Amino acid sequence: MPALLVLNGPNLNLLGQREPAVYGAATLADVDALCVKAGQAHDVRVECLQSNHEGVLIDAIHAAGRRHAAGELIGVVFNAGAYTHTSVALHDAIKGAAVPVIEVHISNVHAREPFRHHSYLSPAAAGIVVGFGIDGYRLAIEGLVRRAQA
Ligand code: CA2
Repeated sequence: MPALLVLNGPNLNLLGQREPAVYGAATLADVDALCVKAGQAHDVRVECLQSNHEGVLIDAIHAAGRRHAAGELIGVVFNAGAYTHTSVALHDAIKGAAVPVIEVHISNVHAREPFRHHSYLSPAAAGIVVGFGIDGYRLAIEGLVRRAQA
């Protein structure tokens, strides 16, 4: 069975605990469960990882690239949190790993503070899903599955 990685970055472990007006009431465990269920609907095994550390996220993208090259992993659904707006290193990791990455944001970052309008990841991403709440993860999974089948 093909696999797919759902990768969440800094502070997403706080989902559901603060700022419900921006990010909703669901927890990261709810997001992970939603993603596993979305994968099951398409016979894809979903693996979930969250880290607050940029290097751990970079290592996870590199490992995903190796597994994609081996035909084991169809891609990565990635909410890089605030690293989206700061990290040239994550941009380079996505480019270097050559694995399809769908960038996801729960909130509509373009309707928020100007510092959230720029993404270092978008030019390296295969697709972007923004502003659909946690349902964006399901949309991204469906997009990755369709992309792999095309
Ligand atoms: O909208 C998104 O998904 C974001 O990637 C979430 C990030 C933010 O820095 C991006 O600009 C947009 C924040 C991660 C979650 O941070 C929380 C902080 C407190 C309570 C709950 C979540």
